[in-house]
Amino acid sequence: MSETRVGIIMGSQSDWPTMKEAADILDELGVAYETRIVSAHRTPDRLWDYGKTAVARGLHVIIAGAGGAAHLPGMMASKTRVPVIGVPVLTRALSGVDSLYSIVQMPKGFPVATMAIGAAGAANAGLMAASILAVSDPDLATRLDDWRAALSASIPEAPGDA
Ligand code: RP5
Repeated sequence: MSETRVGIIMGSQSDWPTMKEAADILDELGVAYETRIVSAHRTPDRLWDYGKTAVARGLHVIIAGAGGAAHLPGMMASKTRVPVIGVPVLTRALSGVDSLYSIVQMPKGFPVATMAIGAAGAANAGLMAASILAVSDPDLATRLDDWRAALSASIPEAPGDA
């Protein structure tokens, strides 16, 4: 494993089962990451510190997942130029549409790369982070190419009976 270049942050412990999908992908691809609970609402000082120190600590990508009034990715993007990938966590009340809208509608100037709602979005966030790092990491690029080829090869050409 290389040095930690990806931060996976989430608003609550309850987000972890979703955000673990991103961590699992990074494990598969041999990308080192750290995980933290950082809430825009409950731990705003922790959010500020994390964003303020992200560049100096060598982070290249931050994956931020939150549900409901999901301010975390946008607030983090306001605090650091490290690219932020947002994951809208599925919610019970509004099925994650609240999370999606909270994350995707950033004003001009502070982008968040927003993924799909839930587990697929979290897994894709891991892949997106790996893609960003692979631009300047040929070994990772090879592992990512192999991962993608294996996924393609696993898709049958014709449907079978269930
Ligand atoms: C958000 O509120 C978190 O990101 C989480 O998705 C949601 C619910 O949090 P808990 O009440 O489960 O801690 O801040």
